[in-house]
Amino acid sequence: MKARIGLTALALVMSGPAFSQEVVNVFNWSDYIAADTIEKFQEETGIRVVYDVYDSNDVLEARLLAGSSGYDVVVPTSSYLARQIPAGAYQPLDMSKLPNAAGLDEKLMEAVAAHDPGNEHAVIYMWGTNGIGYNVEMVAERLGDDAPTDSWSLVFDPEYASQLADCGISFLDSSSDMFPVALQYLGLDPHSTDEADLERAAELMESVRPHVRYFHSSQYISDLANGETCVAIGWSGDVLIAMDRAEEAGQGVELAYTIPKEGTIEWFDMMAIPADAPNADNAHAFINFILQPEIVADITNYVFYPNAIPASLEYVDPEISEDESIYPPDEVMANLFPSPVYDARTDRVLTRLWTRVRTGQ
Ligand code: N2P
Repeated sequence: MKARIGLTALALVMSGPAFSQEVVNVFNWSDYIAADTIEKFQEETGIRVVYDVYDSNDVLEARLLAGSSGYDVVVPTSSYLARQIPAGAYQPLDMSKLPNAAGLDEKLMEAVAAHDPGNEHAVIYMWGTNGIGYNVEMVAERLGDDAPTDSWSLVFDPEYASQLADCGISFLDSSSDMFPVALQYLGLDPHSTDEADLERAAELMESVRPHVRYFHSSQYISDLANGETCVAIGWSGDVLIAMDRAEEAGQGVELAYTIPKEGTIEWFDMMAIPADAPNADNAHAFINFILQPEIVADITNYVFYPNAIPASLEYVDPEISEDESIYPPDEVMANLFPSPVYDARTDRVLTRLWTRVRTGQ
């Protein structure tokens, strides 16, 4: 009898607030949210956020396809989402739980419908470009005023890359981000899945491989900011975060971001709910919270990526909304192409070639 009372008491304690608290498990890119977003959401909803980060679509995909990831909200790039949807990785969004989705930019949502037919599984979180972040002084010291800082040749032409090797070049560690821009630089179709084309892109990258200090997709933020490296192929907002940190540090490191004239990838990162999400309702609550103009503007102000809620613009710092490296003008936009969707066969070819490029063998 005594034991039974004990158990009942325990059950009562366990159903108290400390144990029954609602949770949402969010898996997002690193350096991709404002400092107080999570706190604000928790305060407003009472739902606790368990927040984890990655810097690679391939890592996210491996977790998702393995199943039971435990995540409620994830943020794949739309081109990855495109192949993950048919694999059954996501549940359709319940739009009745996302009233703030009405504020999404129709044109941008139409563009991503190419990757998510009918916009059934995801909404845009942030978008951006691949480009080059560089240390103005270090590059000028080595290449003079003629430095081709407006071109991919800065990093893909051995003549220039060799002269920058000593101050440090880094490449994104992501074949799906690197091959399309290498193909574009070569004047080939950036979406090509032709093996001979991909081989040429690999050879191009191998030709500058000896001058590349490392391959990594987030380390360059602090390294550029500290003057530890001088040139990085990186993502727009991340380079601007580095710029911001460099300014704050006040050590005289001057950085710039350039969208190469040959053209580059314009990508969209999407909020989606895994098919087996344990807390789908809370996931909807989290996504809906993010889609509020002031909240999403806070994030844009913090991470220097544009969002897809036009009504947020009045809360975005003019310094950011007027910055053409963040919001490219029409003539630059015309030069951008969407991130390619790779099938399984091309994926295998890319993985093999990318290992060769990275390891130099
Ligand atoms: C966030 C970088 C995400 C951009 N720091 C790549 N989709």
